[in-house]
Amino acid sequence: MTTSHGAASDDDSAEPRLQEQFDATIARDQRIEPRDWMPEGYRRTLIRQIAQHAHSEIIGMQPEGEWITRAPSLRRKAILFAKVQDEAGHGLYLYSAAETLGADRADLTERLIEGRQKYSSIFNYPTPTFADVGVIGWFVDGAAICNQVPLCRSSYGPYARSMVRICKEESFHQRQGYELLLTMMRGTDAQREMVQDAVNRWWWPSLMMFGPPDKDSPNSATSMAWKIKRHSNDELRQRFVDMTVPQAAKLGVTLPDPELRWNEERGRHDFGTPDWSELKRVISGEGPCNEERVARRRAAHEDGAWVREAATAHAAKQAARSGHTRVSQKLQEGTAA
Ligand code: BYC
Repeated sequence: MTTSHGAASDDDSAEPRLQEQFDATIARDQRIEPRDWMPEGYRRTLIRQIAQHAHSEIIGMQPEGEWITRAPSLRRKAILFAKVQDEAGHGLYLYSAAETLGADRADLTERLIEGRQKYSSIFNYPTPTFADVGVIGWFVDGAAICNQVPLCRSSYGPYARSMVRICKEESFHQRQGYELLLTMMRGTDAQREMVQDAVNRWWWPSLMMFGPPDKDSPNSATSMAWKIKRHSNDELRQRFVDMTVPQAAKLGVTLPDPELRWNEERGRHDFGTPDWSELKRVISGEGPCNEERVARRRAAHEDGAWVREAATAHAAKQAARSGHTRVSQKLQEGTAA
């Protein structure tokens, strides 16, 4: 057997006991921490989800980032700059959380740019107008909040804790998007049309962010048994619809779904079925912007090679210097070997 750090254990009979402790921790709703024993499947599932989540934050900087130089005022530019910078921070917390599971950040990046690991489908759609920036904040960050607030109670400690801060920032992101749209809706007819057009383009892809329907979600059952995921894809999608419908009414836009209506009996909204074949295509690399997004990430990674080399050289010099200092201290104290 192996321990949580991959080291061989002398005692094979320890595994059932460790498994029992793990199961009891999950059953008590307590957290699994990096040094705790965990089943390999749990570790792999977490690395898969956390890495995809981190990649989504980093690739997710691109669609809105394209508008930083074109934002219509200094205020909008400053807000957008801060938001996109926050996404970079989220990516970094998440890569750090993945590292606590033994993953290597450089390896995860390689997997992303070689197309061996996924990132959220939503970031493969274009942002042709400034209203897209508002709608991304409202829908995409709104969907992220629905999905991520329950992840603050995820069973893996570092992931759950990173979600707390991320969710606070997502909430600011959602409000800035909604406020931007409110401002545009109070503007000209052309601005109102621009908002409605962006809503029409982003609504269905936003519903797809929550993943395939429960019956076609191969990972949900185990992830929920391990309390990594707290709710199913369909449940979170429903919450998002219920939250967004009144916001759309207040804004004065129409959500592009003729089947959308309040169901008195269920106390929730009924809504139409997303085009699941589109989700499959986008996930498998055939969305409108997949190639462009990954190419840009690859170029940024290659352009940044000199920074990584410089940082490594600096760290080596620092380590050598502190090594010298320790040796000379010991010599002064007469304790050097
Ligand atoms: N896109 O069994 P399922 C943000 C994959 S960024 C792509 O249901 P699971 C923001 C899925 O990975 C926040 N792939 O999977 C940033 C699996 O493939 P593998 C993004 C998808 O893991 C910048 C397969 O399909 N949020 O907020 O149980 C600007 C079967 O699915 C998608 C997160 O990452 C998709 N939409 O559930 C603005 C949240 N859906 O790995 C905002 C964390 C499914 O078996 N992640 N797949 O090859 C999760 O909550 C879950 O991983 C998911 C999927 C709900 C996404």
